[in-house]
Amino acid sequence: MTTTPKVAIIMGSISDKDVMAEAGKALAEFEIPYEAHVMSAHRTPDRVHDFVSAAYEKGIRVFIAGAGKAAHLAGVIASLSCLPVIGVPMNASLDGLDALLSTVQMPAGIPVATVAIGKAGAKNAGYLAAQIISTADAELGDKLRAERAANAEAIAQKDAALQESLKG
Ligand code: RP5
Repeated sequence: MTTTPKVAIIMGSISDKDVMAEAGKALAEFEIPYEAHVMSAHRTPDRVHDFVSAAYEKGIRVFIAGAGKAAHLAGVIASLSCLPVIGVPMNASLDGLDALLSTVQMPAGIPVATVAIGKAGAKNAGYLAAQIISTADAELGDKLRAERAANAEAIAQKDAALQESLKG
């Protein structure tokens, strides 16, 4: 298996690290190599520009960008690249609604695939990146389907246990 990162996880602040770790865990579950960085659309715009401009040549195929407040990071990355960008709104203020709207309301032609606020969104960003990569990787597609089936089976078992407990 190649260890060249295929996914770049970029977070706007180190304060986003615990939430964005969920994306990394999902990618690791499917053995997808990734790299993670702190870079800010507002505080380090030149670093964002340089990193995104060089990413495709390095092997990056999907960006995951997490940011809070006036969350322009995912949108700025999308403006600089035609690779898919998944945006994760952070709950850094206003329950994350500010970041959700800043991330999702992109102008036509520059898409950001925006997931839910916080940890569930970060986890789904990892899954969605895996699904995007699986369009050119049949083995990864098999792993994703197997994980879905295992997840469904686990829920069926929980339901069976609930029914048993209700019999009283
Ligand atoms: C955003 O502002 C970051 O993505 C973070 O979610 C939020 C707060 O950043 P810090 O002030 O904690 O660095 O840019």
